[in-house]
Amino acid sequence: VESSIPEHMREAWRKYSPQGFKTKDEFEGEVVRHIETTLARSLFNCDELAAYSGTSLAFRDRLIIDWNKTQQRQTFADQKRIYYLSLEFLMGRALDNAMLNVGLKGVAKEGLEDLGFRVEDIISQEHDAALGNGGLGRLAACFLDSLASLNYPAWGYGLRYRYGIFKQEIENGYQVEIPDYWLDFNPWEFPRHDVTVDVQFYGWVNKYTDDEGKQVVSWQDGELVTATAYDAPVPGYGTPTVNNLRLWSSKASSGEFDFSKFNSGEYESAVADQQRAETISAVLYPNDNLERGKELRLKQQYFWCAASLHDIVRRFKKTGRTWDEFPDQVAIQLNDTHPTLAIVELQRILIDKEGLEWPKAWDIVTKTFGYTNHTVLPEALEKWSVPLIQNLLPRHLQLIYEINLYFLQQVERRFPKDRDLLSRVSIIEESTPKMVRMAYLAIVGSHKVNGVAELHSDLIKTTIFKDFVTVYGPDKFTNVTNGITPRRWLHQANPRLSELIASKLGGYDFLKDLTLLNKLEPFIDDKDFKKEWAEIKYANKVRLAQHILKTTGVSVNPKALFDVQVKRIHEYKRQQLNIFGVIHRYITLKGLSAEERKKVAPRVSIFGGKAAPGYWMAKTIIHLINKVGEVINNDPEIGDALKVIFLEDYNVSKAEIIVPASDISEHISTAGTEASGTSNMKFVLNGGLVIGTLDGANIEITREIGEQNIFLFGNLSEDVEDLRHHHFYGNYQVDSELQKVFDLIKSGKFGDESAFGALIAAITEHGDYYLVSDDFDSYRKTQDLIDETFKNQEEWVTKSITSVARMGFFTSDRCINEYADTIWNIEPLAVADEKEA
Ligand code: TH1
Repeated sequence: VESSIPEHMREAWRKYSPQGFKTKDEFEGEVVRHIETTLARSLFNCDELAAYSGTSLAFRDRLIIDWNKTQQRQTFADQKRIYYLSLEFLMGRALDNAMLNVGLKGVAKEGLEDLGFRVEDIISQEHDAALGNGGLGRLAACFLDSLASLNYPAWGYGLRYRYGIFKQEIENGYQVEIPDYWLDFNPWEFPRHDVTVDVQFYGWVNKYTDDEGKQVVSWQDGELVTATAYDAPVPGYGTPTVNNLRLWSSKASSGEFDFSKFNSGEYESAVADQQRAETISAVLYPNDNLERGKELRLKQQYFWCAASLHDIVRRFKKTGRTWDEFPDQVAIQLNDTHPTLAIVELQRILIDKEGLEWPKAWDIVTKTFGYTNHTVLPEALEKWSVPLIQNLLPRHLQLIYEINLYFLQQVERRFPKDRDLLSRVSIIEESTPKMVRMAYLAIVGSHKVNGVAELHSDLIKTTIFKDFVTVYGPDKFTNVTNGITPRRWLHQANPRLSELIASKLGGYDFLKDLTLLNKLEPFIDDKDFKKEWAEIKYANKVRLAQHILKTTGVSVNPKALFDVQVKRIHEYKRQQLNIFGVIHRYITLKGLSAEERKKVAPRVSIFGGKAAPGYWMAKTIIHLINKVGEVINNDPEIGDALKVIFLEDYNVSKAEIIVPASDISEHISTAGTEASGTSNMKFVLNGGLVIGTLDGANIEITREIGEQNIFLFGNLSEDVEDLRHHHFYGNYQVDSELQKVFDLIKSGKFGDESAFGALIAAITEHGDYYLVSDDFDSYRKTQDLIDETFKNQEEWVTKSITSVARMGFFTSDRCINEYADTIWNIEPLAVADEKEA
């Protein structure tokens, strides 16, 4: 490996190369040093935030030493790397994760005690890195954890948003959005002011023949924006591998462009240009499963794709290999269609800059890319208008048309005279204005397309991508069922459960091979074990009850059944079905005598999740939940029998408190709408049971844990279309039990009924697209069954333990190994000194 320091002068480097702390004393020394020098504080003004900062810097030093070695090792090994392109990385907090992965949380706990702090208080000082909306962003974060833990040479590429997902507050029952400015002090990032890329926008395409008679294409006179790299270390668990997450930040280019303005005295407008450039990486778009076609979003996408591709190509070129080796060195995975422009950008580099012939370049491109689809919802499928792309990226539009031409010619050769097929698979939709169908471009430019759960992967083959199965055959389409990292979602979020499991399994190996959990099954009749299992769940519920009291002022009974639905608020996820069910339960309870009421299993219905700021229906659902809560929680007749809680600002670190504390969680999307879902996996792995529809990964969870351990209800995906056709528009009669719920809402019991009219009208007047009326009866009856089952705690705990024992399949390690084997064709890089966890 090339080095900037000549061999005979490296002695001093080797002598002083830092090792990082290992013992408690060394840890304390590092923390104090950072607090007093890096932060310029002292023991006289060291608050918890300063202690958090000092602790983080000490751990960061350790990680960065391993990070450097990992990067050197990977460069030296020179094997294929995987680049994961995602507009979202929902990382949550880093410190706790770093402590556990390095294996020194115990040392930190004792060291912090010596210094006058409690480790939990220090950990909770950290602001979540919330650079994502929900499942898609959190999946990317779990993947990074698995890639590092399995020693794959891997990089994540994303945007360094100044504002992550907004912070949610509830005022008078309404969602209010507060900007999430999270970068004030972030010890986990390394600015790389020497790693920059100039990215071009606008301009025009100049085609000419040069002196040697060669065709030259030049995209010129555009506006330049500079991308600066910010790196965050991604530590693996129980391994010295520390991979890199590289996030790009935008600022005006320091190139010729703005200088002219400064010189001609247009100072203010030069500053305005600067700010306009910085806008590109300013804010995460807060829509989950919705695409709105805004120009700034397209700018974000290209800015990030161009910078990342440039970086990847630069690294490849250093190896001195020839271009046909590119796909043997580089795999790029597209997290949904958001990075599809990377396909066009690589083709542009190969054609316009490197002078390759089209077929050769395109062969390299398609061998390099893989595309993951995460949704079939039509409103989430990206389409960009041709005039918009023409203006912003004129050269790319030409290339897209050329890609389409070659593709359609290929289709025509195989299916002559099928003009309908040609227009159906065309990357360009012939509408006004014309639109570029990004998913089609992603399919054509990739060698594999995968869905994220079995049902979903089948659905894309028979619905939205049907014609592409005709064109390419079925083998281009595959399934990789999602997974979650057991490090964060079991070991970190639920340390007592992890410890109990380790005590039975003889160590923590299960955190690296989750299938070992099946060794719990023999303990299913072990009385003491079951008792401890139940106690841990109870303790987690007590902790959540304290959090609820502190944040909402409502006191809930930890002995009650905790029924949780936390996820983005969306009509297809059907929080409205849940709250209608709660209202029905309230009506039933009100009809009982005080004696009878004492016999029902008390329940706490817990909701959490953000609505996209422009999604009015979702906001109405939040409003209804809060108003229903106000009424029920203050009804003296009801007492502990029913409480309804809306938890503000659901995010990753709150999930770490909520998930281990649930008895039942709700995954009740209309069948065929939730591609996978991943929180379903987190809840079951923590010993919670599930009420769910036959949708997404629920189906595979059922197959693994057994039908007797999950509460399934509702219509099947294959019947959804038919059922929709049977709904009447205008004055559709729902069954009498659901009608009672509507009547109570309309009576004004929960406040101004006109506020909630739209939720009812969606069902009775507008075709009930999400089949709430069709599934309500089955939902209610299943909830009654849950009440009955919960009364038998013995049986309940058996289901809980059995389920956890059978969850091994859903680790993101399995998922990443499948991607590596079937899509990326990459191998882990062996590490000599694997650490014991
Ligand atoms: C989610 C899916 O809704 C969910 O079912 C799945 O488990 C998760 O991805 C991970 O695969 C999606 N999130 C988004 C976000 C955007 C656009 C599409 C999807 S699909 C912005």
